[in-house]
Amino acid sequence: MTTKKRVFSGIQPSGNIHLGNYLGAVKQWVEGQDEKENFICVVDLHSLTVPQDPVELRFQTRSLAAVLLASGIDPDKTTLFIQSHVTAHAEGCWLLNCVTPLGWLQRMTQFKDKSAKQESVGMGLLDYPVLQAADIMLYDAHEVPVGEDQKQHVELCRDIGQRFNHIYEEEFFIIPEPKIPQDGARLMGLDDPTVKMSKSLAYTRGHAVRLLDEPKEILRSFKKAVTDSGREIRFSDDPEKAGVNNLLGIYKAVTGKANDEVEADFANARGYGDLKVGVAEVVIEFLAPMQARYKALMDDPAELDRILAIGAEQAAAVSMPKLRQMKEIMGLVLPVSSD
Ligand code: AQP
Repeated sequence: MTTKKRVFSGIQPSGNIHLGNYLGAVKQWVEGQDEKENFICVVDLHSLTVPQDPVELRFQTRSLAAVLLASGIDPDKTTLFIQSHVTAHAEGCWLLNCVTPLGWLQRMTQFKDKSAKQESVGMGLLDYPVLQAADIMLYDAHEVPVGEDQKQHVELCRDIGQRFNHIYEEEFFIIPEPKIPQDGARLMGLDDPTVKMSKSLAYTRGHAVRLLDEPKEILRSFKKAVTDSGREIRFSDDPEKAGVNNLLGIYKAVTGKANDEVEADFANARGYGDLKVGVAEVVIEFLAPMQARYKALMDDPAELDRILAIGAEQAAAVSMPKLRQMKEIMGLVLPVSSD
């Protein structure tokens, strides 16, 4: 039996994956896959919590899986799969719904933010974190590497797990820890550094750097980035400097340099224009090999499907028995085979 720590994390195919998703989450998944037992999921059921175009959703789901592989997720080390391919997730969510107080869900910041933007709010949006809790705990995951915006949901998952354990069986669920990276945990929009970079806003030109953007589009987005009226290129907590700080944070996370090295790289800059071009250049260079691998994967759909089918089988082999145990301790009659 493996003694590796088990990791679960997910990403929604709700639009074009951006640099915030990469630096906040995907980078950690790739870096951890040698020491950890990784389960990484394209959470298509989660993306249905807000309206989606079916044709676009189907494309984005496969495209996102290809981006993850192109970013370094190795299917020999990581179980990569599509959430809806493993029925335990939706069933586990229902069972956890029945132990989750409504008030806990109504307090979630993401629910409040996203519901304020919808004309009509579906039940799924409120239930989003319970499905996430099922995702994580069906795998007995110890760690959940996510960006800062997901910390509240992982904390809620812990509360739901503890409540379930208290009601039914102490230590049934492993209570997972969120893992937030030191750099890139919260990238802000280039067009508005007070708002988190987000897939659902990425259709606005210049908001996000999407991993599949052409170099000239990336350069254009950075050149239009909102900064301030000053000239100083330094890390700072000053809210007025949030735009410059965001650009420096991106440069730092992509290059892996320390703060003083980053500032030294821009010591001779003539102003924010040089900063913007300098950040764009490292990002373009960084993304180029990933973009080439992505194209090759999308040209071979049968291979992509094969990888995802193996991932779903491996994931089901772990989560279906856990679901069965859950049902049993909750008092459900388990089906017996008719043959
Ligand atoms: N701006 C960000 N900076 C750092 N990390 C981020 N993440 C998201 N935005 C940033 C992290 O990316 C992972 C996958 O996110 P998700 O697909 O589950 O959904 P999200 O958090 O709601 O991300 P988006 O891009 O804002 O999507 P939409 O617009 O569809 O809601 C998570 O680990 C997240 O923390």
